[in-house]
Amino acid sequence: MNYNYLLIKNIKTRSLVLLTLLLGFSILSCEDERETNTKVSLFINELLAKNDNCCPDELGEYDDWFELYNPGDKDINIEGMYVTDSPGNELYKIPSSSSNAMTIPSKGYLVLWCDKESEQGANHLEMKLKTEGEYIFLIDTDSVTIIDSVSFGMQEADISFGRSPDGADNWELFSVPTPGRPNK
Ligand SMILES: [Ca+2]
Ligand SMILES: [Ca+2]
Repeated sequence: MNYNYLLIKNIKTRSLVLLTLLLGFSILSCEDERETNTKVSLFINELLAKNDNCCPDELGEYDDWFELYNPGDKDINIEGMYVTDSPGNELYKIPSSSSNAMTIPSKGYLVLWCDKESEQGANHLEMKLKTEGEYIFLIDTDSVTIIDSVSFGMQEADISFGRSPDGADNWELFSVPTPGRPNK
C-alpha cells in the first residue's frame, strides 16, 4: 500500500475527529450558556397574611401562607432556593424533602406555610407574614438572583391578595382564597 495515501488518509481522519470534537464542544458551550442565562420563572401568585378561618395546613392550623405558580413547561424543584422579607436580611433556605413535595409541576402550584414550624415539613417556612404588610422575595439557589418579589399593604382576615389571572402583573383581593388552585 502507498505510504503517502495512508498518511493523507490518517490526517483526514484526525481532522474529522478534531472537527467533530470542536463542534460538539461548541454545542455544549451554547447549552451551558443558555442554562446559566435562563432565569427560573416562578411567581409568588397569592398570599394570605391573616388566616383566621380560611384554610388550615395539614395539621389543622390556620397559619399564614403564600402560593407559588409555575407558568413554564417544565417542573421546577425549589429546594435550595431562598425566601426573605428583604434581600438585606437573613435568607431562609428552603430545605430538601424526602419526597418530591417541593417540586412545582408545569402550570402547577405550591403552598408554602409561613408558620415558623419547619418541623412540620419542608413546605413550612421559618417566617411569618405581617398583617400590616411587607415584602416577600423568592431568591434562586445562588442566593442572589431574585426570581420574584411582591409588596403588600395592610391585609384583612381570610381575604387573600393575588395575581389575576395567575402570573399576571395585576393584583386583586379574593374573598374566597384558592391555595394550591387557580386564582379566581
Ligand atoms: Ca403549622
Ligand atoms: Ca391560588
